[in-house]
Formats: sequence, structure tokens, C-alpha cells
Amino acid sequence: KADKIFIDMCRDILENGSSSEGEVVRTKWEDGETAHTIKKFGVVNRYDLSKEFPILTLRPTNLKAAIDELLWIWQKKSNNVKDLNSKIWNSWTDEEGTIGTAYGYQLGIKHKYKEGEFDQVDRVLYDLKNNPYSRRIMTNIYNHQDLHTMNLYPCAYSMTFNVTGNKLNAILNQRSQDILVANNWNVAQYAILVHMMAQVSDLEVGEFVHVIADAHIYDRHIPLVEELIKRESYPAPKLIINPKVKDFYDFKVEDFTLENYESGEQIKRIPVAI
Ligand code: UFP
Repeated sequence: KADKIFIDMCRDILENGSSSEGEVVRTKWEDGETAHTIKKFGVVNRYDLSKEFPILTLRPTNLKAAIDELLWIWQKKSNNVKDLNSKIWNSWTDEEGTIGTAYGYQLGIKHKYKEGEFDQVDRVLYDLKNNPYSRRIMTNIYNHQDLHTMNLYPCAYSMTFNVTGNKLNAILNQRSQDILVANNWNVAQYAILVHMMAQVSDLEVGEFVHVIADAHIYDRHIPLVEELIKRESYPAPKLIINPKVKDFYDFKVEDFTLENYESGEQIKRIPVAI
């Protein structure tokens, strides 16, 4: 269950993690203080999407906003915050209102293949239709050639899709994760992506594996996490997706609803290190 995976991971980081005290750390709090972390390297979490939608119930995850960002990156392939309904990217936006050549920009670049020209998203959709048992279905936006023009290097940078029987499994590779602020946001968001890819490829959802290289809890988040993981959890809600959508590019935020999503209170004013 998503709540248990989250609680176990946080306990492990808090009890067995290493502290970054004394190291050079790039990230700062709003008041200019260095944002230190306690971290575990190489965390792997497995979610069986055929059993449950992995959204946290300890506190609410804003699924609509997470889907809006997902569609911005994977469907609109935009790097301009004017195409996004939330302000989450405003700290990393340039004068033109873009996040540079990061995320959606990378997914929108067309590449030449033996079968023709595709961007990375269309390449995945093509393979899931034409060669679903391929072991080569993956995206990667950690493009070194363009890192100097990205305002934030991609955190969630690669998806690997793999079909077993009629089930679509996926691995999300993430180099860095702010566990309190973004863990369940990224998990729920990429679980939605697996559901979208499965629905338009006539597949069922299988396992979603999240591999996190540097899984960290920021110093000022420690008391908040300690309180959060002591809470009661609720039964998982049910994800309902509009079954009429058969084209990846037709999905809208409104096509996804959660039935019976009960959760604990939101944590007010979580400080975010930037
Ligand atoms: N971060 C996430 N998930 C994301 C995202 C950022 O956890 O999708 F875009 C966090 C991870 C880290 C910070 O705490 O933002 C980026 O800092 P750095 O580039 O030093 O890893």
C-alpha cells in the first residue's frame, strides 16, 4: 500500500540515512540558509497498479495539478509556464517564461529512427502498438548537450516501459527526490502516465517501479515528516479514467477522477528548498 511504502521509506531515511552536514549543498531556503538533507541512496519502491492507485492518504496529493504538469510535459511537450495552470515552476522560469530546454522541450524533439522520425513520446506509443514486447521502449530527457540551457536539471528523467502478457509495467528513474514535497506527487503523476499509455495501447496496467538515486528529507522537513508518518491512513481511493479516450493526445485533466479519496489534513506552509 502506498502509505506503507511511504512510511517505511521515511523511517529508513530518518533512521539509517546519511546527513549532508558539512558538504557543499546548492539548495537554499528562502532566507538564504543552506538546505541540508538526510538521505538514502538507491531507494526502489514497487507499486502494483492493477491492485491500487498509489496516492497517499496520510495527507492529500493534488492529483489534478500533478496531472496538469504531466500533460504539460508529456502531451503538450511545452517548456512555457503559460501552458501550465499552477505556479510550481515559477522559481525556475526565465524572462521568456520558459524553463529552458528541460522536460517537455526534450520530449518534443524529433529523432531519426529506422521507422521514421518520432519524438520520444510518439516512439513509445509506436512501439507499444507495433512491438510491445520490445526491451527498448524508453525515454530519457537527461540530455547532456542541453543541460547548460536548463534552469533545473531534470529530476525524474527516464521512463522504461515493458510489457508482460497484456500488462504494461514501467520504471521511473529519478536522480533526486525531495521526499516530503514531491515523492507522492511524482509517484501519482507517473502512475497516471502508465494508465494513459496502457489505455491507448489496449493493455492493462501492471507494476510501476520507482527508482530514486538520492532520496532526501530536508532538515526543516524532519519534524513535519515525523508527524506525518504517525498518522492513520485511509483505504485507497479508486481511479476512474474516461474509457472513451483512445488517443494519448485527447486526455484532459477532467478525464481522471478519484472515487472516495479520503485523507488526513494537508500540512500547511511546507518550506521548499530551491
Ligand atoms: N525535485 C523533486 N521532484 C521533481 C523536481 C524536483 O523531488 O520532480 F522537479 C526536488 C529534488 C531536489 C530538488 O530536492 O528538487 C532539485 O535539486 P537538485 O537539482 O540539486 O537535485
